[in-house]
Amino acid sequence: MAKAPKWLQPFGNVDEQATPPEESPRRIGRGVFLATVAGGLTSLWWGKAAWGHVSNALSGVEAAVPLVPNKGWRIYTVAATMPTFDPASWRLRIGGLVDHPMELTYDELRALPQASEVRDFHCVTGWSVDNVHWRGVRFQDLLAKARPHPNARALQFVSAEEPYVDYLTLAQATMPDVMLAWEMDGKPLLREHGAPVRVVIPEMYGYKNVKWVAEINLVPQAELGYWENLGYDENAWVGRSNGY
Ligand SMILES: Nc1nc2c(c(=O)[nH]1)N[C@H]1C(S)=C(S)[C@@H](COP(=O)(O)O)O[C@H]1N2
Ligand SMILES: [Mo]
Repeated sequence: MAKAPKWLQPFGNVDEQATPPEESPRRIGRGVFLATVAGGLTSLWWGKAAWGHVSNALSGVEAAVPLVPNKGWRIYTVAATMPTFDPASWRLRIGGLVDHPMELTYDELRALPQASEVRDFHCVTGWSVDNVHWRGVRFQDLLAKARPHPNARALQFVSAEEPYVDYLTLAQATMPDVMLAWEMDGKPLLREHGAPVRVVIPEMYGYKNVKWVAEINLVPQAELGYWENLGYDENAWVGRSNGY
């Protein structure tokens, strides 16, 4: 593979935050996953009725039970409505500790070098989806033109769905199978899965896989994300942090 710039050293020189912690699982407080189920519902069907019904009916981790199977996906949100995607006006903002803050259009994003992979997806509450096909861009390729400063050591992902925010260290974000994805199973990301782009980090539980990414900021260090503030591990390694 191409040599990465000094600020991004993908596989060598991995810092300690990229190493799974040995700490014992913490108890999860009354963290509330608003769970809805896209199963069986097409995007067209994804209207007020289904949404209102499910968000009223389900709250709490224990309520995250699939009503209808949809390859096993359960759709999670923290806000009352899901962001909408307009290809003409949508921009991905890249800022923070960079020489060149940028705003990428949807077309510009997809013109970047593409990567694809097939990985299993795991939610910390115990459900998984096997063999998800993803297509998107690696963070090295996404961030190269923005020219991150040497003191930038983490990425902050701001979702268009407020107030969902999470972080990855650069070492984590540049692991071989981490990407910003715009395609799932051969089709553009559906609205409920985070259209137009979401983070994919298969080694970590779902809550690090931020949907509806609107802004990526280079920051000095990773901080606590949405679910981490509610008791989940900051480094959400599948099988080695406070999940199943
Ligand atoms: N913006 C946003 N991203 C999010 C979440 C969310 O509620 N809001 N939930 C996370 C969690 S906990 C999981 S398991 C996955 C679920 O992905 P899905 O909704 O596409 O099934 O999205 C993650 N990304
Ligand atoms: Mo999750």
